[in-house]
Amino acid sequence: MAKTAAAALAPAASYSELDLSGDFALSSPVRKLRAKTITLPGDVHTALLAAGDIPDPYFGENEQAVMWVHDTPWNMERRFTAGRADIDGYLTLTLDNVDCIATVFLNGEEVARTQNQFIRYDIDVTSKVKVGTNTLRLEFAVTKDVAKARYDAHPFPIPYTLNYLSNGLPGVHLNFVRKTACHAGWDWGIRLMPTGVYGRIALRKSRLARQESVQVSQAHGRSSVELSIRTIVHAFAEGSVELMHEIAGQKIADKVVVRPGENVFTHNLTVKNPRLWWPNGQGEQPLYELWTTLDGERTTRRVGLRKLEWIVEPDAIDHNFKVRVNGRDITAMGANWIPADAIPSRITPDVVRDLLESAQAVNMNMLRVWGGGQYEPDYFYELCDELGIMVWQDFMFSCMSYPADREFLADVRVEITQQVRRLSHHACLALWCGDNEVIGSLGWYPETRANSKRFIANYDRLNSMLGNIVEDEDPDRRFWPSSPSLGYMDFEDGWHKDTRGDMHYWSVWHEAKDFSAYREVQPRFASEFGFQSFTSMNVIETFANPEDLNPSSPVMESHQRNAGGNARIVETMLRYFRFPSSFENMVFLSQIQQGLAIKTAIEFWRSTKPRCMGTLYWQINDTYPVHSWASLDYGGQWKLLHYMAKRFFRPINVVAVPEEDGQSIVLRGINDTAAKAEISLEVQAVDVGGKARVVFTGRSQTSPDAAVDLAHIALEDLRPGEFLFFSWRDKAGRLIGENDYFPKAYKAYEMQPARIVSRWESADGKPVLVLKSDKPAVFVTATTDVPGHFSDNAVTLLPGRETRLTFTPRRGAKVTQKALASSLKVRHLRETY
Ligand code: BMA
Repeated sequence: MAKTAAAALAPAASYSELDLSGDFALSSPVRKLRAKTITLPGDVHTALLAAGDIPDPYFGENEQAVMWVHDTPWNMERRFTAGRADIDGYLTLTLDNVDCIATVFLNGEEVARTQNQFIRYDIDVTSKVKVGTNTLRLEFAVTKDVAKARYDAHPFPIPYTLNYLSNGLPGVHLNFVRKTACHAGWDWGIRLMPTGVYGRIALRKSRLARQESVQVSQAHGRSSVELSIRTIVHAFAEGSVELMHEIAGQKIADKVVVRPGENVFTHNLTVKNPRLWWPNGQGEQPLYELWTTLDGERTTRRVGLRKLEWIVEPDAIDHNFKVRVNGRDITAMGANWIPADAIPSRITPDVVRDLLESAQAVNMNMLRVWGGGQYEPDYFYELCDELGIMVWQDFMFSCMSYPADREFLADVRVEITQQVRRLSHHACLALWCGDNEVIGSLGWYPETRANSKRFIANYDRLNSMLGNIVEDEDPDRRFWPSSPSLGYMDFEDGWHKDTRGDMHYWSVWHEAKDFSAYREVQPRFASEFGFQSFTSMNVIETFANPEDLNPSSPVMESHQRNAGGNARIVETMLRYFRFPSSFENMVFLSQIQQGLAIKTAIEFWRSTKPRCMGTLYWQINDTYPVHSWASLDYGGQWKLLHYMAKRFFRPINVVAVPEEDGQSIVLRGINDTAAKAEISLEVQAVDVGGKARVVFTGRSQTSPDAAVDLAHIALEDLRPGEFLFFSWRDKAGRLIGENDYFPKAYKAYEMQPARIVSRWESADGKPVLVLKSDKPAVFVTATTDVPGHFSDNAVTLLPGRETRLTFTPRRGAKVTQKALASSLKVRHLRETY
């Protein structure tokens, strides 16, 4: 019925679209190459790699061998045929995500210049397209050279981020060009500086006007929600158009008068008894389809109905900082997100879905899209809506100052306005944040330190504009000036102030403090903190030869971008563990160590609830195979930290925290659910030789959304070889969770060699690995060559009981019992030395 009505309102021929993506001729004015074609959306490196012009940039030290690619100007050209019906109206050439500085020619005539990767260029090409064959050509300049020229012309020098110097790379002035900052390398990133077009390439024909954006804001009442739909329409001339919205079985059809340029229309409707959208772990994620039709141009969006507030208000400590969804304060749990690949063509919906599903699978409910990367494509936010993952969205500024002249600000204004309008309807979008660490970076460079007044004023011109745009374009959402920040108009470098705002706590990694230093701060919201590990052995084998398998080989150092990173990993091992006996064991141990560091932080900070209402570790993913802070290897395989995250992010958790007096350990129950958690807790003191004794049992109640003390264990009651192992069950006696705590460093314990036997079973059609050990064994980890993950890993096995790990193959991966079993490896801590 709706369809017929739509057809009656707007004749189908009024809008049409010619998809111009596909193969373009690739050439360079300065080089002869084998590659003759590039597929767009896509990037030059991918085209060159396919044609054999460059070696795999991710292998060995090939990064150096492909540097010339970004020092080269590129041209891309295609022909397309247009029929009368494609062009008998107003024409828009839409180019989205053009990376970066290009001149656009249509049939030999210059129609536009692009200079901002984050802007969608809608170029008016009315009457420039002919019936028959047409030519579209993009000529790309060398970004680095344009950036340098702008830097030179700027009235005072603005330094680039030190992250660009990672691994001996020369500097590059990317703060003068709106392009993904980490394209030029980062302290986890390769420098490829790709060139290409990564978004939509289309010729659109409109009768009179085209859709620019559709935003939805929500006002929630007791049992209904009022939706306000704001549509921005670009009109080519004066006249009237048919605008229609359909959602939740309701339809609004309006004939509106438009004037040339931008026109804004608002329509309201009420949805009664809405099915509410909740973050992962707190409820369902129902999504309502919104169809918008403008003179035959039809777009669709999915809208989750929820009330989302970001609360910052004075409290007994100073100021709280938290997200509230449908009236409930939700502890944010998750990580920081960087672009899914350094080679943009490899960022696909399948790759991103796999990474996001891995976030959801480990109880995450929030990701921070970090400001040195990119605004992600629509499907990223659609997946987050679907999976219940809230998004803390930085604007793309990171770790350095930026210009604030009129031209730069005007360009950024378009960028931010477009991005806010594009993304604001998403239920997942929780916060707009001005930048990553730009306030902090004012103290990092001689130039900014020497003239701090100038740089603060310069900063505020840009930053306050960002806040104003959010206020105008998305007034329901909070704008947070920076991450980290102490709040509105606070330009202090308050990184370690733990009474207000969000905190980046890096002292454990960057200053080599003890893991216990995580307990010296009590952040309100920890938005960054991380610890590195080596990437997994099978990933190392994709970029290294056997002779490279050494932490200080040139190849292993080139795949470590943080100065001294491999040394930090290895040196930390001496502090907590017995030194590993081989490179392979070192790689495995580095992941145990990384997990332990982050577990220490998150368990403690969650236990301070409601003081701390968010922990987002640095970082969930990698852009290429590299040793880094990520919990997922490049390619999506779970490192041990990712498995451990599933446990330390459990909604109902019990954690052990040493008390300040140094004499005892407190076990705290954390309840992130809306219901009372009634659990029975059993604590055992287990000797590394295998003897166990129960030292505490008790029933307890933890009220909704709270954390409480459950038990105190005096250290003097523990014998030298004993550690704590505790498990908790619900009212029906079902096991909810297990955890353990070693009061001393692992190296101090005489762990016993254990004999672990395994067998495969199957449950609900899924393979289950059953493990049993004759001695306590810790960080027991099963791996196989079949892509996928186990339900748990890095587990503690106690003698006399079985532990079951269910295997979930990666979407589309072939799994046979034989392949699983033949490649199975089971490892644990005692085997590393
Ligand atoms: C934080 C981030 C990144 C960086 C990370 C690790 O400060 O914002 O700039 O990659 O630390 O050093």
